[in-house]
Amino acid sequence: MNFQKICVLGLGYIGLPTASTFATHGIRVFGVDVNRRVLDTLKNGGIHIHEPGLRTIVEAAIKSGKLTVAEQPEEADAFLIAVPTPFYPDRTGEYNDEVYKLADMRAVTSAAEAIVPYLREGNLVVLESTSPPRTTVDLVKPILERSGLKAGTDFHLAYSPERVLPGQILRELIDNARVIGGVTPESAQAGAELYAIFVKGKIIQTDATTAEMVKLMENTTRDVNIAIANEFARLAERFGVDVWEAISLANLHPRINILSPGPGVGGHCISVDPWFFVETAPDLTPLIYTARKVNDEQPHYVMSLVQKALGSLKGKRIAALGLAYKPDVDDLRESPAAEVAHLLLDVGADVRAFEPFKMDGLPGIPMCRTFEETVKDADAILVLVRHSQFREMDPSDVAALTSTRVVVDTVNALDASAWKDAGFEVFRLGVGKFSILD
Ligand code: SAJ
Repeated sequence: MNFQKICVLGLGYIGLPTASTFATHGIRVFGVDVNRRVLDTLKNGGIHIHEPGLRTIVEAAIKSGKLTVAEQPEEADAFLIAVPTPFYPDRTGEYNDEVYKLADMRAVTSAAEAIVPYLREGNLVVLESTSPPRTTVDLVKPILERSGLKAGTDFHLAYSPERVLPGQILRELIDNARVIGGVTPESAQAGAELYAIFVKGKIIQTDATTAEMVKLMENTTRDVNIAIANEFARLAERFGVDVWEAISLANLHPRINILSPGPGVGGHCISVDPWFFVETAPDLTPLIYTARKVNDEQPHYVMSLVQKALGSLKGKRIAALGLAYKPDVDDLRESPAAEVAHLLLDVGADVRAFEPFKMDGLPGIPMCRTFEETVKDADAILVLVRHSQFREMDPSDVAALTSTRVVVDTVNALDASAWKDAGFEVFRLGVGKFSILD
């Protein structure tokens, strides 16, 4: 197919980098977003999300005139839907005694509806939003066919999951393998030709529902694997073992790769996507459901560890280091670290958080602007994110800044023996009290 003009619906974490990458590869891109503030920011030369390298590429795309943005779609050769698929905040499903979250597909529905008046014979529509299985054929296809055109015959329809890692989006967008699932082989082929404009990784064609499942399987596997790591941490504490040592030893086995325990699973992908399986097949997903529960409970587990370190938490000044959802990023959405801070505040602890990647932090969590100020009058130092800056802390320098000698490490960021040598009592997630280090 010949792609002169592409319309990208949704200019968020995926849509904006994708639209800009197409534009810098010479394609005319029409970016659509329902949020006026996003459009104004982009028109004024700004960006509304943080991602390394994104500002430069968006600027180049807009300056060259190849990327323009508006509230409504226009006619184009291809339409790409990259809108969010969050949960309903106030609606849940139930199966036996299990309560599960439900995907809010309203943004996908509106995006598909917005395309209908502009859809022409020979066009390609690709859904990229992570979605419950069969969304492309059961939800998007019937909406688009309201145009009077038939998917797979008059226009092409495909699903292509984004699999980029926040922090590395621009590189992974180009280098990662790309799966394109069509409602017909011709639709998959058309999708493959579209992404071949910039994708250097392998482009693999399949059907739409397989492509949807691939994405959900990837993130669900990671979630389940993190859940078992978290359960191993709890077991290690019970048996007086250092789980970090045990994991590194187990991982010497050529076919074992245990992930890391921590305060829980955050971000807007791994903690969300497994629910799409549970929602669509609650009778078949007891393991996936339980893994989600284990990971969601982990912030409570961390709170009990802090309680062990400090006794009563009421009025205790806690220096919470890190609020991001994972190391060395500024994204605080669905962050387990922030959840721990909230839980501690709820029981009356005097939390002072420090997040070097986002000094303003989150509403409701008292923030400090400097590390020194954060630890100064603390009763305990609590490491919640494995930011490089925290891993590199020198315990004797820290000891000079504060009178507390209690540190709680939930992410294996610290060299426990060095901290002990500097006079600290070290509480580590996943380390039982009989560990040889104690
Ligand atoms: N985490 C652990 N232990 C680990 C690894 C991660 O507790 O051993 C936690 C992190 O701290 C974080 C959460 O899990 O809170 C998720 O972080 P992540 O780095 O595993 O994943 P994301 O959410 O940043 O990106 C994932 C990626 N998926 C996979 O690695 C299978 C990415 O490739 C996807 O594109 C992205 O989800 C997405 O958009 O779906």
